[in-house]
Amino acid sequence: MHNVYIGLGSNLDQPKKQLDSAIAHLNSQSGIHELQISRFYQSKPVGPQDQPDFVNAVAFFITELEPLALLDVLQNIENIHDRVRLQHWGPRTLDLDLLLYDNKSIQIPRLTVPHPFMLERGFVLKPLADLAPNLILNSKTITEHLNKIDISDLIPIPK
Ligand code: ROI
Repeated sequence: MHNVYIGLGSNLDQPKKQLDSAIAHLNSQSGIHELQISRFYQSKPVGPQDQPDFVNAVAFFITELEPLALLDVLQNIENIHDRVRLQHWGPRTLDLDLLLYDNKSIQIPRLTVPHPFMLERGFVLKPLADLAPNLILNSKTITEHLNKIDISDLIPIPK
């Protein structure tokens, strides 16, 4: 079994409902077990600002799926949510990013793990710290990484 963290994000078509629905889909996958979900956060868009605020969360689960099989599952759930990419770094109905897969480092065309921007992004680190404050990445805990960045635009919202 493998330990996995993924990031969830949406800023279109009732973002909180998109996350709820994504979580229901994750829960119903036979290869995904012991799902835990962080708090939900409203966050200002990173990248182009002329788009709605996001709702973000992080999920932890264990899985027997290998990374690319898991990526297929995640992309299938994105597609069910009418994921459209109109613009690079633009608005989206649902984003499921594979953040961490055990302590593996993966660099292939379809997939980079750990997620390349995760340590810079409050909308990833804050919900990740809800689930795994003492997890170590690059010799520092998630809490230490979090303490280095500005998270003043993150608002916890009721699930
Ligand atoms: N900004 C926020 N706040 N949350 C996201 O999930 C998110 N996802 C993205 C970009 C467009 C980079 N900005 C984001 O892909």
